[in-house]
Amino acid sequence: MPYAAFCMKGVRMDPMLCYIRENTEFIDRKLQEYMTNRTPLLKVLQESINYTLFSGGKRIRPLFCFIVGELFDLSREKLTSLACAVEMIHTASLIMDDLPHMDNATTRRGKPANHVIYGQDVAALASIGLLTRAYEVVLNDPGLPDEKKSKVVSKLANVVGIDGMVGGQFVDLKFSNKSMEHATLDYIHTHKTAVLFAASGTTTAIIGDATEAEVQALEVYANNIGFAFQIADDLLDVLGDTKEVGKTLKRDSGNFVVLHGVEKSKQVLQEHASRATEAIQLFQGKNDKLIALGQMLLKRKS
Ligand code: GRG
Repeated sequence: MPYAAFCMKGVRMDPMLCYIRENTEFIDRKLQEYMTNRTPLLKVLQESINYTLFSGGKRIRPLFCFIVGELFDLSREKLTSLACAVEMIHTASLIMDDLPHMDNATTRRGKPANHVIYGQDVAALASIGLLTRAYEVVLNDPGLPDEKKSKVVSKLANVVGIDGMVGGQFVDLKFSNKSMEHATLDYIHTHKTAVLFAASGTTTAIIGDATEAEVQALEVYANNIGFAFQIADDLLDVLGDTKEVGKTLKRDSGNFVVLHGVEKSKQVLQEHASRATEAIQLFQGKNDKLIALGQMLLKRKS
């Protein structure tokens, strides 16, 4: 187990925290390797990409890939391209989301948003550049068989596209209002946030030759955690302070808590968390890290 050695170096730490730290550092190193710049002409574009890619993201989606990978005896080396790809997609979406004609946020992770530093033109290109690089790294991975690459890339394209995050963002921009139907907000949360989280698990399961039932269980787990995670995000928007949360807080009609109130939101969050835990009973005996990850995500402060 890689985290055991890491833990011995320092003070006694919670094994899950050690695992997260060690694997987060691994992901950071691999992302750096995928991001080597080719020509001085692209220096500023690369700086803009690196600015958001290496500004303290929690790397939840890559960690989820590795944790799901352990269920199928997949090493993190086998999953490196996929794990980095999902983080690149996530980062691309954050840069685009913050743009003035989207969510119009000026801060992210306690720092100025990408476009505030580099301008909207460069930020838009950084986002598209990262997004396309994500597909490239999976397709160029010599360790993955072609038929798996095509399934993984197809799934990742689907979750980003019109039926995924792009659609979720569109509905958020155009249909968020105080009297919107519950189903509309559900659509936004599912498509903006849960889909990429779920796809991180299901694409890993595809690489691991999971059965249909296993893929299904992971999808239910991830969709519920992803949904609960978005409510946790909305709770932070309403209850947190800008400094601690580190981003422009969104207390508008697209926020679950604004629509349903704090108590109801906490209750719905718990319901989704319980459904997630039930779904992974199938992996009894080896689902500890999945359970711990879910608990950590829902208790987060930023
Ligand atoms: C260009 C991929 C792409 C999509 C276009 C802009 C857009 C469509 C969708 C926006 C999706 C979005 C930003 C959803 C918010 C999801 C969310 C809860 C983000 C916070 O995730 P964390 O907490 O962030 O994992 P860190 O900072 O840890 O990386």
